[in-house]
Amino acid sequence: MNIPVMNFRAAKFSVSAPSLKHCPDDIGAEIAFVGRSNAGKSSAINSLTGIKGLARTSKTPGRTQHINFFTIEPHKKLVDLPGYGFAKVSKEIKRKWDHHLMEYLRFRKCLIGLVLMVDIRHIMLDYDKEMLIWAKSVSLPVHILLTKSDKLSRMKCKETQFNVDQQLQLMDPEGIIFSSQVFSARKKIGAEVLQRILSLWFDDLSDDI
Ligand SMILES: Nc1nc2c(ncn2[C@@H]2O[C@H](COP(=O)(O)OP(=O)(O)OP(=O)(O)O)[C@@H](O)[C@H]2O)c(=O)[nH]1
Ligand SMILES: [Mg+2]
Repeated sequence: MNIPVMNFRAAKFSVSAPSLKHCPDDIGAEIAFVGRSNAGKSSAINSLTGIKGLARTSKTPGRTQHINFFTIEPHKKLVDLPGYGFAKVSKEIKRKWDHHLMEYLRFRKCLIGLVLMVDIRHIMLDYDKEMLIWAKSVSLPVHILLTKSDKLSRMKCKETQFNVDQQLQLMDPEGIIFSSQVFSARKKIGAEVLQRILSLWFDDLSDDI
């Protein structure tokens, strides 16, 4: 379908919320970036918008600890979420993060879709599968970015995407909830495809704004 690609360069940092109750008004449409710690969520937002440093990135897992909002257009936002599965924090902190994350995912009414970052070298680990199963159960579309594709040969990337798509097809035989693409923030691979998909989601799924 041919719809205009939104101007993601216009993205502006809006709010950093420690929990759901600190989030901005639950109106409009939001697309959230989820995935394991260090999978490349914040880097993907920077790559998508073409704005270096918009979302804070780090070599150390666990960098993003709040729910960070970026406005693209009035009532159209991207959300950078804390990662899950980060082993190096205490159980109590982990429980708190997971609680805030799940609370946001379950109760945020304006959430129209997820971009799930999966390191292409470690595909479909338990937490990612759980996220997909949950998203399917509530009919929330998920677009998977196989991140850090610069770490593998082009052939290996293709093979991995094929395997991922096969797994997705088993979980979503109609192919309406899940999709995937190869991505690299470092080598600028896949940002345009992602822009088109998110523009389509914002256009399609937020008619009532
Ligand atoms: N080689 C390579 N490294 C990447 C890529 N994307 C991100 N990284 C690196 O991976 C590390 C983590 O990136 P982030 O974007 O901070 O990851 P995150 O998922 O937001 O991490 P948390 O906020 O801790 O959950 C950083 O050192 C990035 O430079 C990529 O496409 N290729
Ligand atoms: Mg981050």
